[in-house]
Amino acid sequence: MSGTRRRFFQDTVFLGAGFLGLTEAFSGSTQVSDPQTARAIEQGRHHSPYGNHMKKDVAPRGPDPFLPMTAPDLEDLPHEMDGGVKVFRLVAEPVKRKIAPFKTIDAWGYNGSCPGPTIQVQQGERVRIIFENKLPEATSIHWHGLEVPIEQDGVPWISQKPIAPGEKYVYEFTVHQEGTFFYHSHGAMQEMMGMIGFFVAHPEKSYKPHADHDFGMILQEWAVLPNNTVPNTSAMEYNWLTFNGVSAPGITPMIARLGSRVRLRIINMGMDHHPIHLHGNQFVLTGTEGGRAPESTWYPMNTVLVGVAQARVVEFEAKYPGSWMVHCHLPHHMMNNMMDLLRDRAMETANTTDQKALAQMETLAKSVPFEHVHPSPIAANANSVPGFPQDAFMEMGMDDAVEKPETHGLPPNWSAGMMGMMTLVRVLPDKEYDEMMHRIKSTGRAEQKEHTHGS
Ligand SMILES: [Cu+2]
Repeated sequence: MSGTRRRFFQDTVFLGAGFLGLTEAFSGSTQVSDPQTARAIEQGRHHSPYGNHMKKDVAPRGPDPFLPMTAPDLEDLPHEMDGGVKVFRLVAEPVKRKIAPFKTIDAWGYNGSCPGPTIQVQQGERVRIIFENKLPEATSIHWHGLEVPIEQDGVPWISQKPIAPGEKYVYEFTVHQEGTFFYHSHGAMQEMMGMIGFFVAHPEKSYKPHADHDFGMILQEWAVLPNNTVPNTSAMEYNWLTFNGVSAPGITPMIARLGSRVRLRIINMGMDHHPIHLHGNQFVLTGTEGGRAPESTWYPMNTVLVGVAQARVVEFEAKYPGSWMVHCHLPHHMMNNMMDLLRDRAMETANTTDQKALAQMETLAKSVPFEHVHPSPIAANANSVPGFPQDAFMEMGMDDAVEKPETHGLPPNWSAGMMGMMTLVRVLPDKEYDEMMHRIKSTGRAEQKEHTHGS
């Protein structure tokens, strides 16, 4: 558990003990170390993707405990309590973000991260965000989707004066909504430099049915010209596509227990809409940027269009073991255009020869710090076929360069099948799931949270 996470939970438990008398429930909701209890509870459930009317209501007083969202490759923003106010410190600043093992960009973000760290609160809480501008120009923060007083809306010149470089500004409001919101700069170019983060408001009364896993993904696109590290924010075409600021295959897979209910929250801050597709499972759309959707509106689907400035929340029953893809289905978002690495290939794809393409791949292999895995086989007469090559030679297996506990057990060269806006939900049976959690914990990193009680 990282320091950030630990602080978050300590505060949460403290809040529960000190103000709400829910210590037991809170600590129960944050434990993943009791797989037997979790298993018993989960086996006793009969989830339908449309909901579950079997469960009895709990928590007669105060807000229900909640399962924090996990955004792979992003941290939570820590907070402290000032009386009944949850106080966050948010710093806008230039950041370096490694979007691929061999590609680091100069983005702008918050608290050293791009996208910014996740703010998690509960419906009904009062929050104070002490904001500091360490950018070389003025900025402000808009609380996207939140119903706040006009002076908290964060629009320069309309609801406040721009916050000058070096200046601080304090936002404070009560969150009366529940749902998936975000914070972002209200300058268009700053948005395209990456200035966005999750603002999750957990409901006062638990959603029914509740999710066992809660994951978040921020969709972003970048135009980074050859041999450059600074995104071109006025470009209309994008060559790098990221989830949570990381491009596939570097994105940390999401791990779910077989038989659990999984929630995915997806938000989009870019110039394109992204149809996000889940393999092998149907999901239901349970929420938008406006909060929870009534159960009567849920219907089965497996692709959800996440438009610019929208949030989409989907849930599914993880009934099938396997490593299931979650990806944007726009073909050009299923890859990155490595024009700075492949040099002339981008322009000569249609009439290049395999020898030339291979030579380029060799150049590429030498220019990046990973062992290049051999591409898929091609036919002997490939060169005589108009249109060749298409996907041939594009694969870049880099299993070792992106290895982490969450990738353990994936088939050799798995990373060659993943590019751009792609990640995995790995649905693991109990034994493998518990081993995986142990493996993640032993690295000292924050583990992905699991709901382990029946509220
Ligand atoms: Cu897309």
